[in-house]
Amino acid sequence: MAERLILHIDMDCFFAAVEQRDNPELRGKPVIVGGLSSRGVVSTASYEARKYGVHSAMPMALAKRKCPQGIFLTGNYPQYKAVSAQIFEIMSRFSPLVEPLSIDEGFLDITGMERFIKGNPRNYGMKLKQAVLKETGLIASVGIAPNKFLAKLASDLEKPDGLVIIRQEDIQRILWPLPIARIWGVGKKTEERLAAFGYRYIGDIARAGKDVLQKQVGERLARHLVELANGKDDRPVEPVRDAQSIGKETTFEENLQSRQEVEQHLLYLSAQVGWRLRRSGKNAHTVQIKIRLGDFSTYTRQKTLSDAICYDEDIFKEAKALFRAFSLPYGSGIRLLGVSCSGFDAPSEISLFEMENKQKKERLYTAIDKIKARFGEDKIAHLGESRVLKKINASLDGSEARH
Ligand code: TTP
Ligand code: MG
Repeated sequence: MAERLILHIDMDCFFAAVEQRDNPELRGKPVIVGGLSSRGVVSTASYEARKYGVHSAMPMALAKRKCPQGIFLTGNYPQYKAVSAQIFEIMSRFSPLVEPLSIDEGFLDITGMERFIKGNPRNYGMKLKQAVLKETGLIASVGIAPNKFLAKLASDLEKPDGLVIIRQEDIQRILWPLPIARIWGVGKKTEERLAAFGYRYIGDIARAGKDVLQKQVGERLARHLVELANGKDDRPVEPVRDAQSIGKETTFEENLQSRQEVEQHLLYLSAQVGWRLRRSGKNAHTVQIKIRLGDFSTYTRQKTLSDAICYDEDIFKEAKALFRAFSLPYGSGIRLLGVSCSGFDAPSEISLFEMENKQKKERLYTAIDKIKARFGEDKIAHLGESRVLKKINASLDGSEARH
């Protein structure tokens, strides 16, 4: 494959950074965004909070113990989505080939953009970072490399405010000293399996080579690991990968026997699905549960909602109601449970527009409520739709009200 140039961009502590941008009093403070209920988890934490060991996916109760002085917020997801759309619009000006990876990160194929790069990818990365900062007030980290694996790794190496270039000749120096968990696709289980053979660093894998490794972990995994450990990755940048549904299911080693166990697991699945929805910037209208009984009979139940949802609690509420409404012939217990969401809102232009309307509406009602509080409830009716509302609407549009 001809040499490519891939850029990966990822915003620094995205949700928390948006909060700090919009609320100056939060700047320099440990800000933690996430579910605030007793079962909530941390979505993200500002770098000030990370110093206390708070990180994404940590139970909120633990985060509160680790950082009692933290400022805890539920966050404003529509706002994050709007900022995300703005960032992707900027990315699209830097390459015709953009692959969104999550709400705050994406790949850009910048191969052949030498004309604009003037032989220097670093300048290009810097220009993108500057455009994002200037237009959104937020800081991004950027990595540039010959492929996706290395580019994503590079953007993370000097976070926050990173800009790292990895070239073919840097692979041994930069890649090999890193722990194997940094290889794309290596989770906890694979890491432990490899550790049992004495592999800890990426260089260990590269040095062992495919022949040795495949006897230990099989041909497929060995090929994957050795290629990545040598900095090779041919995956293309794919502009849109639009899933029709996002779901998660579990098959249990021992069948679930009680409603309590089922509901507990539905909560877990809802949180996983919610997280995936939010990561991909989606809102869903339909929630479905799937149940397989001990005798392998399988059932699905679904509900479509007029308001699209993406939060764990909302998904769980629907999943639980679907489960409760479904009188199960328990018998041999439940072997598999699944939760999925579909019926996504139309792509960002439309939802952005809707969101602006919604925000406008929220501001409008805040303004109305203030007037009501000041002059009494009946006054707003007296003043009538005509003047007051027009005035408020006009001021929200940024133009003067005319009479
Ligand atoms: P990340 O890019 O993984 O994290 P981040 O931007 O907060 O921090 P970093 O500087 O390390 O990149 O995720 C982007 C956003 O997605 C994050 O701000 C909040 C949300 N998120 C969750 O809601 N739950 C999670 O477990 C993670 C990892 C992220
Ligand atoms: Mg990020």
